[in-house]
Order: sequence, then structure tokens, then C-alpha cells
Amino acid sequence: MFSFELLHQDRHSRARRGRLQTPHGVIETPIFMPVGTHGALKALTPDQVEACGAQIILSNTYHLHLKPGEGLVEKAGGLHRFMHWNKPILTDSGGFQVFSLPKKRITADGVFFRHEVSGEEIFLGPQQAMEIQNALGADIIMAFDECIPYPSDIGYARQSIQKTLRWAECCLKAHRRSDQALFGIVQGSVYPELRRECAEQLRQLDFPGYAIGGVSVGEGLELLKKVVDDTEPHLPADKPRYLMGVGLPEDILESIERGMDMFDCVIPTRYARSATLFTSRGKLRLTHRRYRRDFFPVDASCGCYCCRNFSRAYLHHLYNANEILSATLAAIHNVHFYLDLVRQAREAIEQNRFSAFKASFLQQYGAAGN
Ligand code: PRF
Ligand code: ZN
Repeated sequence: MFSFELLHQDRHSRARRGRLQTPHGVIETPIFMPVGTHGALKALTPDQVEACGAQIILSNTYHLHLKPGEGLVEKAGGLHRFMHWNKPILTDSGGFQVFSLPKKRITADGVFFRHEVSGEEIFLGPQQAMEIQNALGADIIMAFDECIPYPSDIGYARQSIQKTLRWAECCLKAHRRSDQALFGIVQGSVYPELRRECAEQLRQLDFPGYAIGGVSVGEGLELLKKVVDDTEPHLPADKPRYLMGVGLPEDILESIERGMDMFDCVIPTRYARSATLFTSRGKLRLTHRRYRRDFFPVDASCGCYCCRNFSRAYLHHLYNANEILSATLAAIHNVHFYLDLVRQAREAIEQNRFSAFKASFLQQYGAAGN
């Protein structure tokens, strides 16, 4: 039901081209997963998401547990049916969301926190995270981990990976569905020896895939690259690698070059709602007065529904007039942009020219100072 095939290894970098098989279909890697936190990509219908080229989307255990509850989703026939998305879904375990809450109590077994609305005390631990994700029914589910803040001292980080490792074992024991692939998550902050220890221990547990967590927490691109460089050699080459919560186009390209296969981030949909659009020549702020009479598309080299049919002037107007269509068109463009970026990356890897592709993309994009 679940398999990963390494199709090609780039000759000049660690970039890889792979294929994941899941019960809801095939995923060509490297891939970007747009985020639908509450079981919907903000402002987009599933048809629109599919037309953007999405092969898999991400949703969240934490949010769906609070609202509407996994029992209801299960009753609806599972998350795929509930949200009418028939392609693969990955659910994150909640390990990141609960640790980002301002008020929480972390114990050896999990996290206590309060319901945002009712104030009721809720506990989330590895057992609960598995029960919820088993009920939601995504194709790929994630172990319950502790994502520690940056910076954290090495003493705390060392204790934390012990907890994450113990929880990973609990998750494997509690996991009840053979049609869902459970991925382990490597933590260890910015400390190479902890990343290595965590990766090696997780490897012993033989997960069908591995994620690198605890990055994109404010450490910056240079440290992100270093953490990936320090961790990647300790991950099995024949399993998919997912870099959690990453990122900007430049972060994704640098990480593909370092052997990562899967990415997710709210940036394309979130930026769309504040009128920031990604283009081959860098980010474009639609609110700027200079677009008032600009009748060119957002990106002339983009084939998305937005760029094929609408001008910057029209989008500028929609945003100023507070029309919700602005969010939809901008999200269509941004999600399409991200998915086209990874499509081009896959093509470049197959032709052993990934680093050249990265360099030329970043030069046009002007990654610095945007
Ligand atoms: N753990 C989990 N989900 C995540 C992360 C993590 O470390 C990150 C890292 N920023 C994003 N999403 N479970
Ligand atoms: Zn476009």
C-alpha cells in the first residue's frame, strides 16, 4: 500500500528524484505539500488545488481534534471524503502546534493545554496523536514529537530527543492502520551529535519515512542548511525524507540539493491573503501603487489560471476593494508557483543539472534582498 522508489540520483549534488505510492495515489518527489490546516486550503476549492498541480496536501491533527473532532470526520467517512480531496493527505501530529502554544504544561508523557474557546483542559501525547490520526485516515501520518524553540541549550535538547524517541516508540505501538504510513521525526536542534543520535535511534525503529523537525523556527537559512547537512547522512537513502515547515523558494531549493524529498509550508497561501505573490523575478507586493495601471499578468512565464486571465491592475483593484476573489486568485498563483518550482526541480534532477537550475532560478529571482 505504501512504497518509495528512488528513481534517480543527481550526479553533481545530493538531490534525488523519487516516487511515493500511497492508497490515494502516486507522489512524484521532490514535492511541495500545500497546507490545509482545518481540512481546507484557505480560499481554494479542491478542484482549484488540483489544477495548481498539487499531488498531496497537509492537514493538522491539533486543529481537527479541537474542531470538528476526529469522531465526526471518521463518521463522515474519513478526511478524504469529508473534504472531497481524493489524492494523498499527510496529517501532522500536533507535536509542533501544541509546543507553539503560549500556555502549556509539558510532561514526560505529553502536553496539557487549554481549549482556545471552552477553556477545557486537553491532553495530547503519542497515544492520542495516533488515535486521532488513525481516525482522520490520512495516507501519511506523523509521530508525536517535541519541537523545541530556537535557541535551546544542548542540555535541554538532549533531554528532549530522549522524549521524542520514547514517544516515537509509543506511536509505533499505538498505530493501528496498515493503510497509513507513519513517519518518524528527527529532532536535536542545531547540535550535530544530537541530530545524529536521534536519526540513528529512529532508524532502528524502521519507519517507512523520516522527517527533519525543529527547523524553520527562526534559525535562518545558513543554520537550516547546516542542520540538513548534519542530519541527511544518517537517514536511510531508500526512504523518503520530509523537511517540516519549509519554507521560502530558496529554502526549498537549498534543501532539495541536500537530499530532501518533501516540504510543506503555509507561506504560499498565507502570503496570497496579504497580497504578496511569488514570481520568477522575486516577490511582488500587489498593494503597490505601481500596479494600478499595470495590465500585464503577475508573472508572464506562469501558466496558472490567474496569470492566463487577469492583470496586476485587476488584482490590485480586487485587493483594495476587499473582494475575496483576490485571495483566491493570489492563492491559485502562489500554490501553482510552488508546485511548478518543484516540478522544474524534478526535471532538472533527471537531467543531472539541479545545481545549475538552482543557481539560475535564484539569480533571476534575486533571492537576496527581496
Ligand atoms: N514537528 C512537527 N511538525 C512540524 C515541525 C516539527 O518540528 C516543524 C518545524 N518547524 C513544522 N511542523 N510535528
Ligand atoms: Zn500565475
